[in-house]
Amino acid sequence: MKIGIVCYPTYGGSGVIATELGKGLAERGHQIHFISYAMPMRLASYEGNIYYHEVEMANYPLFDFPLYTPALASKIVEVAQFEKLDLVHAHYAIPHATSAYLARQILGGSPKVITTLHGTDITLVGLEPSFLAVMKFSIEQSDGVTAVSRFLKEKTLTNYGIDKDIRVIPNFVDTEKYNRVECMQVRERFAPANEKILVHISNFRAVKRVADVIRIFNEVQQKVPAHLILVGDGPDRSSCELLVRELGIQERVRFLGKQTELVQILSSADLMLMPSQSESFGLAALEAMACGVPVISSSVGGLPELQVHGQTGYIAEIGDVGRMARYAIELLGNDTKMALFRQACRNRAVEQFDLKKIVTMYEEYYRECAAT
Ligand code: GMT
Repeated sequence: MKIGIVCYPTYGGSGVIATELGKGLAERGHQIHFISYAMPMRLASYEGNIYYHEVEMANYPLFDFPLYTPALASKIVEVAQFEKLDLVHAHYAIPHATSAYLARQILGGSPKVITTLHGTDITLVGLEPSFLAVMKFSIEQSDGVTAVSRFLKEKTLTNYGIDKDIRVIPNFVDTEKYNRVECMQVRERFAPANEKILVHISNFRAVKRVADVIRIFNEVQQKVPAHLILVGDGPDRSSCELLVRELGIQERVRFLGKQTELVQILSSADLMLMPSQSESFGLAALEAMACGVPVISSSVGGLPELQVHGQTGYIAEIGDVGRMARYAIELLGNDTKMALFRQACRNRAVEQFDLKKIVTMYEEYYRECAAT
């Protein structure tokens, strides 16, 4: 098939899933056309059956705000016409589903539009009164809609009151690439050999509760010699750096900023912390699990669909820093249990969430939608 993939090119999970899906489909012989305002983060080094089309933004003094939605729609029209696309797959509904719908209308009803809902497009941003009506309409008008967890499917149906069949296709990870590697040198950079390493990876937005990560770690390091590695960047980073200094644990905490070599970092870690306020899936937790890193997380959203409490890690109520710290201390202090958890993490990632299995699910869904 010839497939247009519309996504955000940035560091977030929706862009990662869109890019890895496109790469996986291209390896199976599909022709993939990425459409975005910049080259997707994980695409840069890939060559093959993949094309990239950049959305050009027109500037005019009259426009106080960038008009991305119509610019994207025009680019989808152009690519669909000249590349003869069979379908357009929009990742993250705002504004991608709307632009794809507009393009399909302009083209007289084809190509088919599939929208994948990722999380905050439904649970947060889409509920803004200024977006709500357009979001509901764009989702209803898509030829196919998928959600990355059962939680997100239910939220969409109840929050928007739409009557539409939504297919749950979970997020995935390439478990051949995301696999624990020997990396003593990397590990030694972060901590002495006999000390533990905890990791957190996120966009440092309020929804990630990074301050809780630091408070959990503060309790852990009072009982177990440990270090914390924080990967990513975003609005809450400065306040978190301040908190680290206030707690006096700056010698034990490293802010690495945005990183691309996640496998090495995850392979050097003993535990991941993800105490989010909301998480429709938790892709960073899955990537950690694939590398054999158990996860201590909150019990929100799609996390209980990913994690098995007491096997791949532990789940606690949002904000229950004390309980999360106790779980971490217990696991870090029990080597036998840790080895079992590590293996369970790896097994679950390989058996339930491997790239090959999930790319097949998308392929089958494309065929179903194309046939209707
Ligand atoms: O958190 C965000 O707003 C970013 C968003 C994204 O584009 O990465 O994350 C959402 O999509 C990911 C990929 O499907 C999911 O793994 C994240 O759980 C989800 N974030 C939230 O629901 C907060």
